[in-house]
Order: sequence, then C-alpha cells, then structure tokens
Amino acid sequence: MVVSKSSRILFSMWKKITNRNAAVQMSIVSSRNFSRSPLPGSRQLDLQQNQLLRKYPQPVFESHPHLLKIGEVTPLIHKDEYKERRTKLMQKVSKQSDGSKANLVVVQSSSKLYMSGKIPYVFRQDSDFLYLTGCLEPDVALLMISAPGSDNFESIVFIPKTDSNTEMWEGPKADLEFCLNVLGIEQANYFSHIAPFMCSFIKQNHLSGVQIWRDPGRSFQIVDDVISQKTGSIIARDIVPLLHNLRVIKSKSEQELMRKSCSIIASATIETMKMSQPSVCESQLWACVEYHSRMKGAQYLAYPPVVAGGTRANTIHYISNNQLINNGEMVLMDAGCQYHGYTSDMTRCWPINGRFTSSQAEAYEAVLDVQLDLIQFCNERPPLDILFQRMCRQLGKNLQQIGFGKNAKSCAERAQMAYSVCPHHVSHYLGIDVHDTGTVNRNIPLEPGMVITIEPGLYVDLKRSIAPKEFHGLGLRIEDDILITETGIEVLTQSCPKTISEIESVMR
Ligand SMILES: [Mn+2]
Repeated sequence: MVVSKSSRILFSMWKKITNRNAAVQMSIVSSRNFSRSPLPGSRQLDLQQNQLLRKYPQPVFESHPHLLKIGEVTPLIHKDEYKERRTKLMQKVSKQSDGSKANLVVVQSSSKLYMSGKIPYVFRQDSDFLYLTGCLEPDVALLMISAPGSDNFESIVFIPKTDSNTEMWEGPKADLEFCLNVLGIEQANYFSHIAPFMCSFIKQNHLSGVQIWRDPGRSFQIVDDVISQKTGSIIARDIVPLLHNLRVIKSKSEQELMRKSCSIIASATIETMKMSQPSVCESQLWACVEYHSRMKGAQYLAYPPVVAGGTRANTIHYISNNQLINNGEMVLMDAGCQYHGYTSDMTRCWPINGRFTSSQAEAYEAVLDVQLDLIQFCNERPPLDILFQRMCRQLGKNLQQIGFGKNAKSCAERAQMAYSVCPHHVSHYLGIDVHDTGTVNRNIPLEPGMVITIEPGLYVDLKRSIAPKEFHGLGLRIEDDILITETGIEVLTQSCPKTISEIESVMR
C-alpha cells in the first residue's frame, strides 16, 4: 500500500478499519467475561479444552505455565507493565512536544533474516519493540497516536496477515485476538492498513501538523515515504533517546530477569572453569558455557563469546575461538546469556591448568584491585566517565608497582600509560542489549535501577616496551554486572569466583 492514493479513498478505508477494530474489540470483551466466570460442569470442561486448543505464536500461561503466570506477556512481565511503558513513553513524547502538534510514534519489530535459501537465522526481536510490547513476532509495527495537547493516546499494532499454508509450515502466527488479549494492546489491524491509517491521521491533523517519532537509524519504507513528502505539516523526530531514557532504569521485574541472567552465566562459567585442562580447544570451552547457560534456562548466548587462550587474549574482540590452549597459558572468557530478553555480560580469566604462575598472579591482582575499587565506588553513584578516569589512575598506579612504565612520573602520565594497555571504556549500561541504551550519556550520575558493567583490563602485546618482559603476551579483563539500588549496589554476577584462591579452589 502506498501513501500517494487520494485521501478520499484513504478515508473510506480508514472507516472500514475502525469498524473492524470495533468488531474485534467487542469479541474480546465477551471472551474476557467468559474466562472470568467459568460455567460449571461439562461446559467448563469445554472451555478448558478450548483454551488448550487455542494456539498462540509465543508462550502464554495456558500453554507454558512453567514459564509464565496469568497475564504475563513474557516471563515476569505483565501486560500492565508493558502498557505502563507505553504510557510513560507517550508522556515523554508529550513533554518534548510544543503541544500544538499531534504525535505519531512508530516502532517496528525485527524482520526475519535468512542465512541461505529458506534457512532462517535465530530470530531476535528488536529491543525497543520488545520493550514496548513483549511481542516476539517478526514484521509487526506499533503505532501510538495522540491529539495536539492531549495526554491521552491510542496504541495500534499492525500484524502481517497469515494463511493456513504458512501456519502449516511454521506453526501459529499472531492474529488480531492475540494482539488484544495476550499483548493487551487496545487496537490491532493488518499491516496492509498501516499506510492508509497514517495518511488518515495526518489528514485529520493537517491544521495542527504531526510530529512523526521513529528510529532514524532504521529504514521503514512506509514511514520514510510519508516523511519524504515534506508536506510542511509533518516533522520527523527521533524516538530513540526517549526510549533509551526509559529503558536505562530497570523495573523490579526487569531487575529480577537481570539477576537470573547473571546468575546463569556465573554458574555456566564455573562449569567451564572446572572442565578446563591443558590442550583443551577454545571452541570446547565455548560449547561448555553455552550448554550450561541453556540447560539453566537461557535462550542463547547474548553475543559471540570471546574465548581467548594465551596471547590471543590481546585481541579484544577475538571470537575465532578455534585454537588449543597450552599448559601454562591463561584463558580469557567474555560471555553473557540472554534470559527472556535480558542480557548478562561477564568476563573471567583463569590459568588453563588451574594454577596461576607468579607473573600471571601479579598482573591479575593489579587488575582485580582496580575492579574491586571501582565496584565499591559505584556506591557513590558516579557517572560512567568518572569510573573510567578512576580506572586509568588506579591501574596506572598498580601497574607501576609491578614494573610498568618506569618513566611515568605524574599521575596523569601513569593514567595515560594505563590507557595505552587498556584502550576500552571500563563500563557500559546493560539490559535488553549488551551495550544497552547507547544514546544515554555516560556523564550522568548513576541512579537506582541502572545496571552497568565494571570491566577493567590489561592487554600486553609481545612488543609492549613499557611492560616488563614476564608480562608480554598477557591479556586480562575482569568484568561484573552491577545493579544500582536505593541503598547501595548489588553485584549480579557475584556468585562467580574472582579471587586467585577462589578460582584455584574451583579448579582443583
Ligand atoms: Mn561488557
């Protein structure tokens, strides 16, 4: 459907759409009443059988009681919480508007991607779309609209039309009833109606003008077409910073999901330490951490893990993971899992034979000391950039004590030397994405509900002249996930050993 059709036709289509919505909503009202007061005897049995026969495209309480409670769209997140997120977003939109214009917010889901022919990649839902809907289906769009100066808004979800052949191959797909009843979104329609819907809304509000809020980094042909018409009454706005601003503070249920995600990766990493031995292949450690993550309930690893033995740990984003690890070498493993949409991100380093050499231990202690200091410092709720500056100073000091950068005289020179051997930031926000809410500034103070990583490192390549020879080739990073609470901090990855004696005892 294109947007250039005459507005008269569009308006008549729009009337049809709203009529259809009314019909769908009526059927929902009746189905809700029915389930609240089940009929006694055989008719109740019929109802239960009906509910079991009703198939949805994603887990619901009726089909997956081991995963969800009644009313939850995704595990631990109730449809009321999803609605609250949409409400909060529209409040932000309204605050950012001058009040004289209507608002139209568009957030689209991910599309299916194929690795070859009809073989799909594992589907991962778009983070912002997931946050607002809990819907796990591809090729869906959420629209939210509000009239000029109004705090009230409407949400409408647009889904692809399914057919029996697709469902025979791929299983149940989203239908309008699913959107209304399971997702709890007030209105639902088919994707082919999205363009006429938008045109109709713009036409209705042509006097005041319409602000269209969308992610400018993602192309959405229908929306791009509308914006590119440049009618004068349309202003394109970026929705992403507003969404990130909400997402950066985790609700109680999100904190619980993060806690679980972190405890899974912590215990899977312990299992991986235990199976380590000289000559093991990096790919086997990868398999081990993935196996134990999924056995404990994670859906998949959150990113390709870094499993780097020996000098390969100096390549910060090493993901080949295909080399044997020799006796006497250390391994760096940076892995996280995704648990019902929420991500952990943890790094541990350990000697593959279970015993630190003295130089490995010396360098490890220098980094661990910085990491522990930074975690405690989080109690003061500093911005991430201040954490980074503190890391450079502390690491510079610790490294000089073990013989690095003898010529560095001042604190600033030592910090510069530390930055040359740890050229990445020490922290990022964590949540649905690994590098979560990227538009949230790193110079704002931490707040309760934020989850961040603390991950100082040390990368000494073989030609590093500022480092004593015994450290050449060593690559280290220690990373934990920290929840900022009302009263302090909670280290979500606490259960994974980190001190030298803890690691050696786990591997014994
Ligand atoms: Mn990280």
